Amino acid sequence: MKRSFVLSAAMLMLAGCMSNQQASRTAAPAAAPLPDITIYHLEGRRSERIVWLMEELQLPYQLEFKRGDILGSMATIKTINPGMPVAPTVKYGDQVIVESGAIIETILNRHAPGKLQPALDSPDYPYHLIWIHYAEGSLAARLFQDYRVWRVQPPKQRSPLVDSEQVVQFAEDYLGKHPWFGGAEFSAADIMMKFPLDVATGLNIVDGGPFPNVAAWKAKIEARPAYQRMRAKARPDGLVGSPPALPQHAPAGPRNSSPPSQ
Ligand SMILES: N[C@@H](CCC(=O)N[C@@H](CS)C(=O)NCC(=O)O)C(=O)O
Repeated sequence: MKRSFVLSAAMLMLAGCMSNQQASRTAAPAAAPLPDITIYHLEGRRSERIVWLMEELQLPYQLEFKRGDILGSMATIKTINPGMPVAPTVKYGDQVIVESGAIIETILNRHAPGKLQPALDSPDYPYHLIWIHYAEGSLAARLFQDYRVWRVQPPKQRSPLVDSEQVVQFAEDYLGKHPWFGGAEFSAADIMMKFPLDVATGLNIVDGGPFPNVAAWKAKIEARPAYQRMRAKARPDGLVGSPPALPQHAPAGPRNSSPPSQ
């Protein structure tokens, strides 16, 4: 009894010296064999997340898109996935799967256990999961909502109901205290967050100036070899067929001065 206490105390101390992801690697189950993976892609769009994930993990995959031809790439996706033709669409063995977050979690949990996510018992784990879901659930949803409204009817003054700044500010504040959206270490949450944060400034939905932590994080991301390999393979000619950027912003109106719209 006494000996096993000493042993577990020693193991705890050892785990304390390891990073969150190392600790989870120690306990991780064996990786399942990877089925054939084909990523159906549109240049500059969310399917880059899956290419980047596979490059980070150094796992094999096929990449399908028609270079410089977004409509042609989309026509291919429609033949594979007529019910929900979106990028990413992924052929995973004999299954066709969508939703970048679900695709990433499937690949990580089955085929790369312990990698690119904090250990389940790490304090970083809930934050990692928040950003995995926030990327689509709150951030991309609000950015595109504002973008579409703005294009139909540009406001003279930023409405308090236009809240893209607020959703980007939440990310900015977190990055003021943590180096990555995964917390102490880079994780799949960072992969999820890059696309909407690029859209936010790239389409001029928010100005980049007030978000220096996000800008510094993007620079760190863009220096990663796996990110650069993804760009070379999945976006060889730069952005193709991007929607038009908004004009310079109308001045911000008073924030939080109206009751929530929903
Ligand atoms: N929540 C989905 C969004 C997928 C999505 O809307 N992808 C865009 C490209 S970035 C698309 O295929 N749009 C085409 C369309 O909606 O017709 C995900 O994260 O995978």
